[in-house]
Amino acid sequence: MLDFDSGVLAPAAGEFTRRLSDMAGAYADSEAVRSLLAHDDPVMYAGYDASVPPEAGHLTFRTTIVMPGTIGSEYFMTKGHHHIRDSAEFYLGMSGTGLLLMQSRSGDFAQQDLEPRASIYVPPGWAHRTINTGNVPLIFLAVYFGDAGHDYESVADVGFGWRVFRGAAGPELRAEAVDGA
Ligand code: M6P
Ligand code: ZN
Repeated sequence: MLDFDSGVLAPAAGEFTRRLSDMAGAYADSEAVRSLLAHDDPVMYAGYDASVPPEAGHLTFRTTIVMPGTIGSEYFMTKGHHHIRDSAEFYLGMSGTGLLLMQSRSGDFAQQDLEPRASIYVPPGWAHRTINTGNVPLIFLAVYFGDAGHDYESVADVGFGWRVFRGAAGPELRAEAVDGA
């Protein structure tokens, strides 16, 4: 059972939690990261894993709950990843509002609104990252191949072409120089 309001999946094989220290380099304002980490290491996002073998032929799924907030003025987000074995993923918005950013290996960029009932397809070979642009937790379901694997290094090395900041009139996407994309 999926609880759309809390993101709880029950039964679940386990829970995962990602703190700021797990993704310090992902944010543009490294000084804001340093000063926050000096006295706190907040949970940025968490979620629940389905009990599915991480093997070819299986479809596994996971809920994710991204907290609201900013580092400097950059919204809380997920680390973002490619799949080790290039393969597609399906996202379903459950609660809250945000963006799903996607970037191909050749540097093409796409974004979709992630909101309740949004059904979004991430094609094979596109890195993906979610951003919470609202004031409440952003909650969604992701379905992907059991043997997809998470490749975080490629995203950490190259970066995402766009970052999302809180602006006076709402979320602002700003282009970012990326390496090798
Ligand atoms: C979604 C899926 C998962 C991913 C999670 C957190 O639920 O894409 O595969 O693990 O978001 O994102 P990340 O792994 O990039 O931290
Ligand atoms: Zn994925």
